[in-house]
Amino acid sequence: VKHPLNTKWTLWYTKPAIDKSESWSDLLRPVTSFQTVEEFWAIVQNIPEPHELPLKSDYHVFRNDIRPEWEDEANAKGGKWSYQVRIKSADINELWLRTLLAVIGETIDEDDSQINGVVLNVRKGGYKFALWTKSEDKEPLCNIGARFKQVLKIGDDEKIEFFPHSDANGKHHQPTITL
Ligand code: M7G
Repeated sequence: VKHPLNTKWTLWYTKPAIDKSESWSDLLRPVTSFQTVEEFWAIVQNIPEPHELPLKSDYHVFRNDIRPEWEDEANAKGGKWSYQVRIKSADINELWLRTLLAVIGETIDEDDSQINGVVLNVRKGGYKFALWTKSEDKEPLCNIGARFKQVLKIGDDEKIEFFPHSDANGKHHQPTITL
């Protein structure tokens, strides 16, 4: 018996650019899709864990046919809750797995699916996690943000920040909510 998820999800990967001629769209690729818990575990067991990924790469896990881009109409009016991970790399795999399970199990957002996807960035300054939402409505966002912090066991001394995609290319890319 297979256990179906609420929706189909697709894993995307951004590979690091080797030189500046490679654009964002050259680097971003869908890897595989899954619709059941069993398919999800099979994928997790067969792809590199976060600590094995190269610098400047990303994982993106997005609902249905939503592309992990600001330009996708499902994302255009939304934004992202962003968390700069401070823990040591040994724990990053578990934390990412816990985040994925919360997203595909829809436990962060019980009512309506505000969540379009989740992103892991591997950067020089450390790992970043982001939950991408379909709107910028403050009330549902704050509920989601609070649960995101619980899932990640983020301490009171740490913050998550919400950035609207409407300003994703803006010069003054400042968070509109901090929690
Ligand atoms: P990032 O990975 O979100 O941030 O964006 P970081 O590397 O500063 O941590 C890095 C760069 O990738 C951006 O400046 C864009 O050139 C490109 N990029 C990232 N995203 C998420 C998008 C997107 O949704 N659409 C487009 N067109 N480019 C993007």
